Amino acid sequence: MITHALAPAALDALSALAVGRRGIYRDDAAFDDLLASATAALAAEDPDTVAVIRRFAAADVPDGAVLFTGFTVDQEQMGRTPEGWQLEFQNQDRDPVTEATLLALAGTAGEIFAFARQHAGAQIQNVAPVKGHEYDAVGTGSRGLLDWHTEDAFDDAHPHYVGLLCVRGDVNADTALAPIDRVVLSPEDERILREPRFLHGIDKASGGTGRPEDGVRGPVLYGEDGERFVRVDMDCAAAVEGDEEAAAALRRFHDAADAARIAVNLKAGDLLLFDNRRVLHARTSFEPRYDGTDRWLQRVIITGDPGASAGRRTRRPRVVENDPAGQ
Ligand SMILES: O=C(O)CCC(=O)C(=O)O
Ligand SMILES: [Fe+2]
Repeated sequence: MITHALAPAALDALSALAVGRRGIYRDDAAFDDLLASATAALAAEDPDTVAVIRRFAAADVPDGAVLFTGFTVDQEQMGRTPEGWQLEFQNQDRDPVTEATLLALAGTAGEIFAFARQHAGAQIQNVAPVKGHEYDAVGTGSRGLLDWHTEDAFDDAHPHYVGLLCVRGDVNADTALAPIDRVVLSPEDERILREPRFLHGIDKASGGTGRPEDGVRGPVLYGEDGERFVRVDMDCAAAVEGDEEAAAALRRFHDAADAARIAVNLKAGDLLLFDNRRVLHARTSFEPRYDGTDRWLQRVIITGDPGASAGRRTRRPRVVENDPAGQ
């Protein structure tokens, strides 16, 4: 994985343009305005970063991930870590400096979008430990390990890329990445994992039960002409009932992902972009304090192919409604 430092001039420009832009969480026009200004500022002030993001989006960076550094979060200005993802917990009285920085990079990689079923269609998701979710396999969990997954694996419109900006870190919470090219499998397991012998449950953060049997059937690996893509959430997936061969292949896949593990302890200001079709991710457990200083990430999902979900964006231009097939 490569690390790339953002240009100070771009960071200054992003922080200046964020001033006074309130309401991006409740008003799609305000969100779009900030996104357009932020990507334009990055293009003007930091062509090196734009070039790195273009390479990332073209799958031309090692391990399908880039860690961007150099951004300093003004902790006082950010206020308390939100106690929940709902709109009421988002502090709308501060200038959205972290958001402008995240949008500049993510919006250069592709089209930022959201799922209606996740965090009520929030286009920027504030992810922090939530009371009662401690052992849930969701981003707002904490004490339980969040196992290997790709985002929204059950949905055909799953994001191509994910952007995570760390507002506040936690020394114990490592974000782990397993680039699929490093996941070594036997040819036989590779073949089995490419067959639709698996059930992909819908995670609780998306309003599902998390149980494989309530989900959709499909493969774990896919892609033609030498492409190797992955879609799976190990907390919610299983082989179809009675298919012991597929169950064993899935267990070996998990071990192979562990062996490919790259751990990143995100620190305040770090911004991680990874390829959601080529990289599994996970998070180690940590202890929440619920005192306003807990770990806090801002997350966006991105696609390189907005047209694929155009028919499902019936209410808001960036928000993909549930699949009519019941996904
Ligand atoms: O908390 C993390 O580091 C990653 C959590 C996660 O899986 C996500 O935000 O998609
Ligand atoms: Fe995730």
